Amino acid sequence: SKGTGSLSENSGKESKEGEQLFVGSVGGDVSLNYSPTLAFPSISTADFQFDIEKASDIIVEKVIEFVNKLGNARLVLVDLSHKSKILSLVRAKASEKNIDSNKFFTFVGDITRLHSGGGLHCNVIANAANWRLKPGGGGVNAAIFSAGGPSLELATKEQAQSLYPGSAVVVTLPSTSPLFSREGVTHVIHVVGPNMNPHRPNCLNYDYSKGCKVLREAYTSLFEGFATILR
Ligand code: AR6
Repeated sequence: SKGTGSLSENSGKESKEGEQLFVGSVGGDVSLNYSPTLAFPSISTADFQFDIEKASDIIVEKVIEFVNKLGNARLVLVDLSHKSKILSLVRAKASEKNIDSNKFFTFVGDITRLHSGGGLHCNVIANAANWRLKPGGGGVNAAIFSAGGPSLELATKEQAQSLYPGSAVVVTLPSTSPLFSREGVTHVIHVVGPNMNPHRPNCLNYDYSKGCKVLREAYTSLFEGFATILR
C-alpha cells in the first residue's frame, strides 16, 4: 500500500516534505526556473602554472567588476576537489569584499557533470583552452571536449580556428551534444589564459606584469562573452 509519490498522496504531509517534493519535480526540467549561470574553472592555474595568489586576486577583482552588470545571472568558480587552494583563496577574498554569495560562489565538482552529478544548473560553461582550440591535452580542456562529443568539436571549428592568450570565443552547443542533452549547457566559452609553463606555447617566462594583464583580459573576454548570451 506504499504510495507512488504523486502530489495527491503527499498533499496532506508536512510542509518540509512538500518542499522537497517540489524541488524534486522541477529538477527534472533543466531549462526552467533557473537564473542564467556561468560555471568557470580557474584559468591558467594548473597546466599553465600561473601563481594562485595573483590569480585569486584577479578573479575576485573581475567578478566585482562584472557581477552587478549581469542582472540576475550567476557566476560560479568550479574546481574538482574540496582541497582546491584556488577555491579557498577566492572564497576568503570574496567574503572579505562582501560579494553577494547568491550571485557568485564556488562549487566543487566536475564542470562537465554539474547538473547530473552535482544538481547545479549552469547553462554556460567556460573552458581553459589552448590556442589551437584542439581537444585533448589534459585538464579541463580534455574533459570538456570529451564530454561535448564530436558536435562540440565541429561547432568550435566552425566558429573559430585559434585564439590568442587573453581572448575568448562563445560557441553555441548543438542539441546533439551530451553536454546539452544531459547537463542543459547551451554554450561553451573557450578562453585562453597566460601560460607560465615552459613546455607549452607562448610561455611568458614568469613575466607577471604581462601575465596579470593577460589574465585580466581573459576574464574580461569571458564575462563579456557571457553577457552577449544574456542579451
Ligand atoms: N572540472 C572542473 N575543474 C577542472 C576540471 C574539471 N573536469 N579539470 C581541471 N579542472 P587546466 P590551464 C581545474 O590545467 O592551467 C589544457 O590541457 C583545475 O584543477 O585545465 O589554463 C589546455 O589544452 C584548475 O583549477 O588549465 C591548455 O593547453 C583549472 O581547472 C592548458 O591545459 C584549470 O586547469 C591550459 O592550462
